[in-house]
Amino acid sequence: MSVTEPNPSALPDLTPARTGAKAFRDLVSDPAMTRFRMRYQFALDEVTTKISILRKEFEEAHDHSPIEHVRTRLKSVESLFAKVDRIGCPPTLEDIEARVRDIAGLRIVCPFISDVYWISDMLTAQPDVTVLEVEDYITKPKINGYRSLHLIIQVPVFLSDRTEHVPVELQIRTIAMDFWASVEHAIYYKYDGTVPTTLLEELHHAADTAATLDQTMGRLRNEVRELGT
Ligand code: 0O2
Repeated sequence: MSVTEPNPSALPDLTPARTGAKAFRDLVSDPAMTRFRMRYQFALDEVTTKISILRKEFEEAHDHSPIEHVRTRLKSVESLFAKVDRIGCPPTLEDIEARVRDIAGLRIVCPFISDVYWISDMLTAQPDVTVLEVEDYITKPKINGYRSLHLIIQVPVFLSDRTEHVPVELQIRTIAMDFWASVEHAIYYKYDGTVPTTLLEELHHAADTAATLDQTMGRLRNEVRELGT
């Protein structure tokens, strides 16, 4: 495309701070933006259905549910553009599509670590699921103690006139990991990112305690299961 031609997928200057409240409101209700976000919602719906099927099938055959709860979130336009600005992504739908892969997000919280990997293995083995990225922060926790299995998968979304391949970010973790992450997140925001060192150390210690709890509960569950057979 020549520089003089208007780019049909270019959106107005997007960052809320730059555009002002009215322009930002226009952007939120821009039909191109609505259509763009819709396909991520469809992808979330598809993955949610896949998880629901896996969960029900597992519950039929085992003595517990592999999933405590599932939460989905479609990135708001405001936080999408905060990210676009932060990563220096050009404000066109093509660029955003290529560079921001967590517009559709799904968090799956499981009782045991074995459930986390079971869900991940089952989902990623499905023929219409493409794995784009895996970050295993359970075997390799973040420096602050954060643990979770992160995946970016791509699923086909069948629209009336075409098929779109849409990325979805999955965070799969145990109840203990999720509890830690939600408290850590709240503390981080309360201190606006500059958390006192003593608190960081305590958080790290709490993350290790949560990891020990996960291991112990997994072991106990296995022992009890062996007794039952
Ligand atoms: P939100 O609203 O939760 O989505 P990027 O995804 O590109 O911004 P990166 O480093 O590739 O950054 O992603 P990473 O590290 O896989 O983290 C993505 C998400 O994981 C974060 O989303 C958090 O939800 C969660 N996460 C990662 N690290 C931590 C952590 O140390 N503590 C907590 N509580 N959560 C974490 P966002 O972008 O923060 O926002």
